[in-house]
Amino acid sequence: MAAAFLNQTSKPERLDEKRSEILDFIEQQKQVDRKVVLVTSGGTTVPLESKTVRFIDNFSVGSRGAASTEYFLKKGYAVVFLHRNRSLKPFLRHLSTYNFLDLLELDGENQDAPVKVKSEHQKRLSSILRDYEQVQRDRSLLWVEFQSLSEYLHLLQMCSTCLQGLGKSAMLYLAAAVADFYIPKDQMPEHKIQSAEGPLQLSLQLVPKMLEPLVKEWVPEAFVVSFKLETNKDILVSKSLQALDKYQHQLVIANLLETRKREVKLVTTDNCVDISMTTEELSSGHEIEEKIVRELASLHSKFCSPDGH
Ligand code: 9Z3
Repeated sequence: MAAAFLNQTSKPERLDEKRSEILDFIEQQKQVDRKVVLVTSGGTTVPLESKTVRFIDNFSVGSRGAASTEYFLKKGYAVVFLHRNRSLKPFLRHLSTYNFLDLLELDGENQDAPVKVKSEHQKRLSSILRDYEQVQRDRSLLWVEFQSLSEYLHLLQMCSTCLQGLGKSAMLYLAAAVADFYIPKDQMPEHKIQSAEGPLQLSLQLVPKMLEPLVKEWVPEAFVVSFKLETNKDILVSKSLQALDKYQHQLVIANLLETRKREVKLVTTDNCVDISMTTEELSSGHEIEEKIVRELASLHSKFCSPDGH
């Protein structure tokens, strides 16, 4: 199913080049004995036309993936950040509510006056920049971009198989909000759909679940964490347990759309740990991803140790 889907959709551009970049990156991390996590982030688009004017999208803005990436880096992981273009990015996300130009001013009146950061923003920017420069020096973050569902799935397969060589010290943290429905290529019009043809009826097919080949074939030794998103709290844990049973991976992070920034459940076959944030923690700028990553790093260490403790 998954293989058939990947075969019938076109591969993203420069896939081989990207593969060698990722393999080089992983090799560098191996040399310094760093664990590597693949973080997926943001929503996938589903095109309605081959020459795409319109597409179906979803709500995800990539906060979970971008924030988690920063905390994984702080914990000493290297991160392959597989993200939706124009979704939130680690480090830059802290500035996403600002107009970039409002942060700056000219230092003087003449034509070639240098640009500087306004004094009121110095502290914030220097702290972001310090963390970012550290990551640049360590070469511990690799950016890989997708937009559509098929780009995402091809890149997910490629990144996962590249991680195979790391065995248990690879983690996958699948936070991207992946479409469940798509239009197969042979049923997709080539050109822009014309409104003159009247109301539009869409028939969408189910996207095969990639977790199955991912766990069984692409990266069988890794520590795999998937996310389960629901809007109905009554089915959240049972659906998470079903996923664990079906795909046989290590852990599901269960979250509800409305409360996802305040509470999640870490579900394993024999345990369910609640992680939550108090109002004070949230209002002082703390994020739930810090707690999630702390817990995962500890579980991953146990997973990697020979006796599992
Ligand atoms: C999540 O559940 C993420 O936590 C969110 C984060 C997408 C809710 P934001 O990007 O949101 O910070 O705005 N991701 C996984 C969603 C998903 O598609 N899960 C599938 C499912 O629930 C399984 S892979 O069936």
